[in-house]
Amino acid sequence: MQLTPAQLAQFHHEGFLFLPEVFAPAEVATLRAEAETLYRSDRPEIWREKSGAPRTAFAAHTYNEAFRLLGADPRLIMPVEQVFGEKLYMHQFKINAKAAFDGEVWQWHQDYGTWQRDDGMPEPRAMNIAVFLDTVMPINGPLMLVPRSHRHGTLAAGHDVATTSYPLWTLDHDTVRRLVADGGIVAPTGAPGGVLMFHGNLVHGSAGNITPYPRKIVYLTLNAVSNYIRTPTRPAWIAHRDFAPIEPVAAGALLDYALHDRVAAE
Ligand SMILES: O=C(O)CCC(=O)C(=O)O
Repeated sequence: MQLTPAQLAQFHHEGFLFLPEVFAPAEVATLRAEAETLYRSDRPEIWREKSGAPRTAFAAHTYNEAFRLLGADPRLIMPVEQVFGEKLYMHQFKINAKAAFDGEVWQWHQDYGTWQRDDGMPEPRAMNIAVFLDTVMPINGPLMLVPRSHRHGTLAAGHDVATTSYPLWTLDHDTVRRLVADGGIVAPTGAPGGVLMFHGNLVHGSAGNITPYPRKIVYLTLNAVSNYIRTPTRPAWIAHRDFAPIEPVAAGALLDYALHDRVAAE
């Protein structure tokens, strides 16, 4: 999947791009079912909210076949290669649950703020490309983005280890107020299968989910190979050390798996 010049221009101008209906219902149904099975398992890569509800499953592309295929899907790899103009490796992979009733906030932050400070990533030449596994609605804790905030570079941040179970470098209220006065806030919503890509310095966060509707989103953090991390401090299943370029799987590999192989394996 190649982005058009207009899509690339929109990404660079606004700091994000939303592409609805990229993945087929059968693909997303498989990924959703696999995510739910993973959340029920007991592994160090699965982090939980203080309530015990799942928050994040890290590194699932290394231990689950459907997510391995997703992590090398050309529909996700090629647009990001286009933006950076070089091969990519997987810096981080996570399936965020934002569980019904129990999903907690993600405070306002820039992803690159954490990748630089905690992982020693030299430049903001990495970014998230996300796939909606559930319907993302205005009410179930959608990701909120501050358009054009990526143009402000990497902002001062504080290390918040208390608000949620996941430590983050977060922005103070004055900074968020100033950026929102300029760019506003948008929350892309839509059906499972939509794809959202956003710049590593784009300010974003999400509110808690008190609705009965879960909001699972998978995030691939793809880093330009030349921008590999120099001084990691986090476990390798959070900030990966395998800098080998991703070779995309064949187009249709995930759909084949969803329609045939997974059923055969059951
Ligand atoms: O899934 C969410 O609501 C927020 C995730 C996020 O902000 C991140 O991964 O950096």
